[in-house]
Amino acid sequence: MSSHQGGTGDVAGSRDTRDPLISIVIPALNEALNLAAVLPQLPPVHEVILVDGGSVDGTVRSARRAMPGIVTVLQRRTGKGNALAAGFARVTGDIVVMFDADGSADPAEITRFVEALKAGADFAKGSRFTHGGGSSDITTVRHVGNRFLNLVFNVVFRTRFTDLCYGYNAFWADLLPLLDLPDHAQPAGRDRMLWGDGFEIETMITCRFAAAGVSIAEVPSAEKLRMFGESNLNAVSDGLRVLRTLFSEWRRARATRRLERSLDVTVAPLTKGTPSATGLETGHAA
Ligand SMILES: Nc1nc2c(ncn2[C@@H]2O[C@H](COP(=O)(O)OP(=O)(O)OP(=O)(O)O)[C@@H](O)[C@H]2O)c(=O)[nH]1
Ligand SMILES: [Mg+2]
Repeated sequence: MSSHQGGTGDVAGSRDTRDPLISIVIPALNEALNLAAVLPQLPPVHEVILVDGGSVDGTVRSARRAMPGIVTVLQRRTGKGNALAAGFARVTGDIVVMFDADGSADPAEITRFVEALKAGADFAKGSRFTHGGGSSDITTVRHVGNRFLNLVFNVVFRTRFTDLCYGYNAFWADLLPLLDLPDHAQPAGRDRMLWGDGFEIETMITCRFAAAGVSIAEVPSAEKLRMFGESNLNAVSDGLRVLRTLFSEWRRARATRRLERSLDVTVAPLTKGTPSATGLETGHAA
């Protein structure tokens, strides 16, 4: 497990690192068959929140049958990003685990992510390309694309991570305000998606945490094959969205730094529940 320095001051000190409540957030679009197999394998946790994207295959019914206590939410707009934002808004636990519904994420790895957070990380970032990780699911085109995007990310944010576009991650829920994600409940406009609603969400989250200087630990993860059904991701159009996100997040981080300098902001430690529109509360970019 590799880590990256940073920190969140007082907020980290007030966390329950001994027995944190775990909230698993699962975006799902037509994943009935997969959920029937995956949900029973999840470890007992505080809550599991399923965010349905308007599935037509009985996804919610299947989830409730497999896990009667599951919390189900219907997202307002379209896309995995909007689904995750809607799920995050319902979290009542201490730790958020982002977990795909398609059978590609191994439930047994949740402990690994949680241990990294309990050991001091703010953000536990799954990686298929660090020692101990792997993927049975990624195609050559996506691998090459991910490597390129990862390189751009490391150059722009001056980091050394190994897997930018991966959806298996976990973080402390008190950092949610820092992400400043688009309002999940705003009704869809003509375009149906806001920026951040699509598969660019993982990049957006990683860039915002990196820019805020939180402590990030890479956690090796072995991605499995999707069990049933088809991927919703388009390597070209979604890859371009990720590239655009990298540049818009770079500009955002630069603008925040400039604003801090011009205001001569003394970096104050985050306090629990601090609303953050700009990330100013945690200050420096990577
Ligand atoms: N609620 C919701 N979930 C979605 C949407 N798009 C994708 N998902 C879910 O997000 C997760 C990841 O989507 P996938 O289609 O598997 O994409 P991927 O994992 O990046 O690509 P593959 O490696 O090909 O599977 C799955 O659980 C999907 O069901 C959406 O618009 N709404
Ligand atoms: Mg998948």
